[in-house]
Amino acid sequence: MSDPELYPVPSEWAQRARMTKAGYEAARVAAHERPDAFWSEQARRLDWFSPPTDIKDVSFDKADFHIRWFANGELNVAWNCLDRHLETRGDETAIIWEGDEPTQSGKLTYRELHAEVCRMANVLKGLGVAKGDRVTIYLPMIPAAAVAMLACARIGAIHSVVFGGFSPDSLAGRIEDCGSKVVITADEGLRGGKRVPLKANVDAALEKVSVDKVLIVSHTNAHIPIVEGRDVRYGEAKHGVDDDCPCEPMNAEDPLFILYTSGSTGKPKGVLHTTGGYLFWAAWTHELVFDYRPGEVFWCTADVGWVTGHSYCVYGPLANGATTLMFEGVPNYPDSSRFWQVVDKHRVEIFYTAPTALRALMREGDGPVKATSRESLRLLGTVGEPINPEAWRWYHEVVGEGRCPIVDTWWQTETGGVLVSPLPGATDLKPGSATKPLPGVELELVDADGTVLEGAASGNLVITDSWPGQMRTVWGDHQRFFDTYFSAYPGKYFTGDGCRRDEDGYYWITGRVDDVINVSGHRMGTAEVESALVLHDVVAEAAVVGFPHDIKGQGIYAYVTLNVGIEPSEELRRDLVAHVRKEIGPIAAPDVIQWAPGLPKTRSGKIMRRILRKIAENDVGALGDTSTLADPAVVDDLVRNRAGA
Ligand code: 6R9
Repeated sequence: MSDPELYPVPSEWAQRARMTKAGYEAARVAAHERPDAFWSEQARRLDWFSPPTDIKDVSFDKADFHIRWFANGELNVAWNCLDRHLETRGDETAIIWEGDEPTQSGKLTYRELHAEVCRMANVLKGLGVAKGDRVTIYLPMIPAAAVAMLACARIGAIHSVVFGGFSPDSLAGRIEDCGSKVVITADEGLRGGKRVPLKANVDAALEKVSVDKVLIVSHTNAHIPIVEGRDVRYGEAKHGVDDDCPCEPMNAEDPLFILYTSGSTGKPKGVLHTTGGYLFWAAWTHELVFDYRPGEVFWCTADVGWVTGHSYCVYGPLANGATTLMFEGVPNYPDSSRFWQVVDKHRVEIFYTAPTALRALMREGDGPVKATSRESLRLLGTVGEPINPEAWRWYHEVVGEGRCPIVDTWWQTETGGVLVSPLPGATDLKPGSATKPLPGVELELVDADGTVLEGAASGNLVITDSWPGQMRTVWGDHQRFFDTYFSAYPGKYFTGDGCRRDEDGYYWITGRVDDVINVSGHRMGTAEVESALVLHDVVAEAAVVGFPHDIKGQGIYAYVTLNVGIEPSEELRRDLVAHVRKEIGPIAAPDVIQWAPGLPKTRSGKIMRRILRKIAENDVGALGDTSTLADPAVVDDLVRNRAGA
């Protein structure tokens, strides 16, 4: 199938972009043929206390499995993001903060950010935090979130940021899994005019697990109870410390952070990233993919609770000395013009968001966009899920007025940074395609048996060689790391995504092929939602699948079997939705609950999710082979009583 819709690289981009077509081809060849020379040269963009001479040391094979990059190098992430900029751009803006209310905003220069990070690092040390200790960060999108991350990096502590939308139970599970000593939180967060009770959530979480100290940043100045001996107010503690704090020299392979993400089975995995490879990848891709130039204002709308916020709100931009914008609010508050008002207010040049936000804004029509100028914009980006061509065109024509290339960036928590994306000066665009791999990223498509597919084909996306930003392990469970990613196709990293490659070698991600659903660009394991549902007293069994959703990309469809004697009702449905929100967080709330007297199972008792997916998708003409079902009548009932999604 040929794709007539092609947006060639605009001529001014072809001339002045950081990476041109010829440059891209040359870099691909160099990274492939001489990886050590290529990456050692590229890694000079970082400031090393001791530059690495061991560059790439990797084996994906079971017998000798290991992943190491720059392994004898020494550096510090906070040094690279702050100290090294002080002389050249100390008085330039590092962070622009835009609050939930349009009346609230602020700026921090590199010098101010440096001092603040040093103070928080000294406060953490005073609380007993040392190199290798874990610190959980549960903060809103305020500069203190970046300060906390960099303060940990400065002293060699490993941070675990937990998204402020997660429930006390989810927070407790993440604190327990990595054994955090300290939690850094705020009194409250603000989102769309609503208050998020962060400190109260921490208090509830700490009824289940314990930490030594809770460090509290004041944001709304709400009244909060203080637990004597455990809770420390940052605003008071910071006055007693120095505003300078030496950087801990870290080995490139020392852990930088843990970030929990959903998988197809079990509880969320603690994805571990290390110091050298991760920072390099965040910085290199930030410059390359976004064609970032010194002095530009870069805005990534993701929350720091997700990997996108780690790499492109904090580490990538700050390592490159950029001005990064942190936005606490939501796209439609006070009205759906907000994104574009913020672009004008702070003269944003590069804007990076998720397709789900674009689809929601598109529904409001062009008016809220046209009411603003957006003349500062020169590049647009998307991340988190496939972008439908219709939303792509709207982004291009209406938001970017046909002037700004769009980089559709494919990557994962596990990959540390972008792996597949157009480079705006080197890649002709096709709406809906993440286009081509970056230099050094070796993709393959395989079928279910692992046979490599050549040319134009559809299959499972695997990566055959390592890149510096790759995750190194699952915290506390190295076997799970190997089993999850390297056992399906021996010697290759399995992404969990399906993908089509067209005759021009362009990649089109088609979505997850495992039991992970992508709700508004956020990953949710169906198993997690099922576990939450069955925790409810009245639920005997639950099965959860994704279904196409106009705004969210995928919605959550839950089949619930109630205990004998329990009658379904609208009230019970609402109760179950509220229960899941409480157990996991609002992003996990089912969109649809269908009462299921029984679930389709094989004779060995395995739930046939394939059938449940088809019913949820309202594709009941194509249920496929149901002959292995223990009780085919179950399916008839589910089809007849399909909930109107
Ligand atoms: C960065 C991030 C990863 C999953 C990934 C894929 C989907 C991300 C995409 C995309 C199509 C894109 N995904 N970017 N699908 N086109 N440009 O989102 O990380 O939260 O770990 O999600 O998101 O399915 O496997 P994460």
